[in-house]
Amino acid sequence: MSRILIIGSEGQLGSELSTFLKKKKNIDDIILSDIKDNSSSDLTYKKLNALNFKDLESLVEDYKIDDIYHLAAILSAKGEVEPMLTWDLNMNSLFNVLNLAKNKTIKKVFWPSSISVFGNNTPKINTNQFSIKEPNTVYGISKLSGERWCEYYNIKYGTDIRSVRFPGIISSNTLPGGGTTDYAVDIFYSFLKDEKYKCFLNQDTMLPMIYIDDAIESINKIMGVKKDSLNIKSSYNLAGFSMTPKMIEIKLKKIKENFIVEYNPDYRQEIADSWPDSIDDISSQNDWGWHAKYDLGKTINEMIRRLENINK
Ligand code: AKB
Repeated sequence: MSRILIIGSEGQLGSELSTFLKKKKNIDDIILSDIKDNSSSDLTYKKLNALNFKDLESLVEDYKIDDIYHLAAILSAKGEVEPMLTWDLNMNSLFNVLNLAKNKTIKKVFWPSSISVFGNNTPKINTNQFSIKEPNTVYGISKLSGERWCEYYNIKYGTDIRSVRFPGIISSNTLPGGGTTDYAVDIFYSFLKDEKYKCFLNQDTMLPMIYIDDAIESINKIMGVKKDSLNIKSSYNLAGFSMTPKMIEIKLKKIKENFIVEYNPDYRQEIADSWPDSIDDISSQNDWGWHAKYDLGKTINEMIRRLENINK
């Protein structure tokens, strides 16, 4: 069995991925790392600044790591506030991981890209794998550049870097931070606290989303298939479902009719408007058998069930 390192283990995706892998693997074969002092998990945890190549290399050597899940990044909204920091973290931490993989110290890497690689000139409906990519956020530019580098390393150096373009991820374990799609998680917290939700996007903003269990399953699936079956060497389009804030408000009001959502769009509206409404993921379906299981209704039921359990 391979020994894995998760970089960014304390984030929205990392915390759920470690919980999932804990059920599948020997716990000694999972090493967590993040910039935080401590982990919320009981698995082996090492504080790591992913920008420090030497520290990363030592960690990989000390623990004889085979595969890396590199999830650390600054997301779209925060990226606009800290452009240079975002570029530095998102790109140079990826280079550190790619160079370890190039030297064959690492066998396999998972690195998430995002729908943010698309931009205003991209056709919005069922956006195709190869559609126009002119991102207009630092985050999107870093993800698109990262994709090109992943492909370059895979082709030139024979590395094994696997990637999907995540839509907004809806999850209950850890709050997302600094994303444009974060409203889709925040709204549940207000709903359960009987508070009014102030939405930073307008009510008709259609965006692609995915429920966390599907997101984790996509990582599990793409990391599990034979390298030869992956024809896309950069990053795969991935679809869950699409929704607007109004659609989720209507569904939540059916459960609690006095729930109020107020719409005050801010700078994140422009980011959301530049992204696709829906995603065509036929390449993922064909190459590694991808099919999302959760639609909006199922996602809402699961979110409420899990958040109620956490708050019990
Ligand atoms: C964000 O909103 O920045 C992320 C993403 C879609 O990549 N959730």
